[in-house]
Order: sequence, then C-alpha cells, then structure tokens
Amino acid sequence: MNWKNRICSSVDAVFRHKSLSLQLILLYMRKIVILLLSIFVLLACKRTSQVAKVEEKAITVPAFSSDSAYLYVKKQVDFGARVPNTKAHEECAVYLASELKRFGAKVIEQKADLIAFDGTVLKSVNIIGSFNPKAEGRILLFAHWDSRPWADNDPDPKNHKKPVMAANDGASGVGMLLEMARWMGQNSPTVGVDIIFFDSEDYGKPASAGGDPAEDSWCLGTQYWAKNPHVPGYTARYGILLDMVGAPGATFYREQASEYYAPRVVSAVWSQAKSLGFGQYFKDEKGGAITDDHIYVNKISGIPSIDIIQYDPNTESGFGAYWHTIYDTMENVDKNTLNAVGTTLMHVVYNEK
Ligand code: 1BN
Ligand code: ZN
Repeated sequence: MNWKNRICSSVDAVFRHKSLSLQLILLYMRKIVILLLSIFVLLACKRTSQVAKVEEKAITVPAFSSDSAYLYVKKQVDFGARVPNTKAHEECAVYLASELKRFGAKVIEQKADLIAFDGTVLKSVNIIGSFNPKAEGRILLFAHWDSRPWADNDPDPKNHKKPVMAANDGASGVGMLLEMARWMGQNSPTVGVDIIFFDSEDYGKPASAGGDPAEDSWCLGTQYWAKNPHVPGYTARYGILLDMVGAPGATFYREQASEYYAPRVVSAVWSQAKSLGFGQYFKDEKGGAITDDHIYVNKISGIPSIDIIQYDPNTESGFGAYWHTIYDTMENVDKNTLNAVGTTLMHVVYNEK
C-alpha cells in the first residue's frame, strides 16, 4: 500500500468511525425525542383527566324555596296545637310521615309511651325519614314537631294554661326540613341523610311548678331515640338541630353546648352562612347554653351535634318574645329567615362528599 492509499484508508476509517458515532447520536436523539413526546402526551392526558375530575365534582345545590317551607310550616299550624294525646297531634303525625314518603324517603314511625314529669303518659311518635339509606356516610338533621301544652311564658297569666301554637317553636324547623326533603327526593346529595322529627320535646316541667328544674323532663322523644336508635348502632358524621328558625330578624349565635361537642360543625355552618351573605342572621359570637334535643344526641348517641336556635340577648328568656306564649303564630314566621337558614343548610349538606 502506497502512502496515498494509506492516507485514504485511514481517512475512510475516520469517516466510517465518524458516521457510526453520528448514527449512534441520531439514534439516542430519536430515543430522547420519543421519550419527551411520551412524557408530554402522558402529562397532557393526566391534565385532561384532572379537569374531567374537577368537572365531575362540580356540585349544584338545589334552590331552597322559602315559599314552600312557609307553606309546610302553615300546614302544621293549621292542625292546631300539636300537643301529645290530642287529635291535632295524631293528624299532624300522619301528615308528616306521608310527606316524607311522598318525597321518596324510607320512613319509620317510632312509637313510644313516654312518661312526663307529672306522670302523664304521652303517646309519642318520632318520625324518621332516610334518604340513601344504604350510604355509609350520613348526616342527621332534626327538629321537634310537638307543641308546648302551656303558654307559661305569656305576659298574661290568664294564658298560662293555654297551648302554644308553636309556629316557630317546632313547626319552623320541621317545615324547613320538609322543604329540604322535597329536594333530596328529586336530587340526591352524595351522602345519606336522616331527617328526624322528634316528639315530646316541649312537655318539660314549668318553672312555676317550683323545686327541681327537672332538665330531663324536656326532649323526651330524643332521649328515647338516643337509647333506642331506629337502626341498631346508628351513627352519623354530625347532627344539626333546627329550633325556632323562622322568626323575623332572628339571630343565631354559637350555642355553647354545640361549641363544646361539635366546634368544627358550628364553624362550618357559620362560615357557610357568611359566605352566602347571611352573616346578619348567623352571628359569629358566643350564645347561651341550651338544654335541647342536641344534648342527648351528643351525650347518648355520641354524634357531634349542634343547635341552630334563635338567641335574643335582649329578652329575659334569651329567646324571641313570642317564646312559650300564645303569640307563637304564623305572624312570627318570616320567609327571609327561613331562606337564610334553609339555603345555608342546603349548601352544607350538598357540599358533603
Ligand atoms: C327549646 C324550645 N326548648 C323548649 N322549647 C328547650 C328549653 C327548655 C329551653 C327549657 C330553655 C329552657
Ligand atoms: Zn318550646
């Protein structure tokens, strides 16, 4: 081989070597491009599926109708005072159970003879409506449906033996829950919901009787249910009691037992109300401590429960001036208040996952 050929073959070798390296580089680059493209496609898919998930989770909260709730309150009052062992009480029980059934709830009428502080046997019935009864995650909503037999807080002592019409103190919470039930039948929330109308809440010992205040003489229906739940071992994430939720210009403060047993539920409800523009109703301030149905649901059932109850710091009782008087009538029920509380609760329940 002459020097020329030698040079040529070594140049060839260099070139062959170079083209081999080039091929390898190109191969690697192709692989990198494919890898980058795959990552890009994967990320794009993930993003789309995340968007789809967000879209899937978008929640529409049905519009609570205060007109409808108002009519459910009025319908109860039209039966007359729903004092246990009276015809009005019996007829109203039939109405409440049939409404819950009409809305698609599974209904249980829990009957019991409960003994009042004075020995009277109260033919009582707790009315329970369950939506999505098989769902594990549950919310409990409750109100009492009976009327107090005596208007013992009336300014006129002549009225102390007359029954209370209980438009606010009883029917307002029940009417609001019936309106919510109407929606739950048509448009099911994600969670299961149990609505309980408790009986014999307001047969408590009058202060005028003197002696032991007998705190446990109130809320007899709730005490019975807490010891004998409609489903053995029943529980719920939390409970919300509605009591006196319809008076014009009513204010709801953070009730102290609710704050003790279920502070996070209080905060969630009050902040939901505020964000909906109902801050003038839901005062973010401490209220009184009230012996009401939620006490027994907390203490006996162990379900963290709150009481949304009117609190008026300017009256002696702490409640509205109509409380346990003959003036607890439809004139003291206001659609704006029903709307504020009902809309807030609809958002709380429908946003539950
Ligand atoms: C609420 C409405 N309560 C009765 N009607 C419970 C209660 C009992 C509140 C005694 C204060 C005193
Ligand atoms: Zn009462």
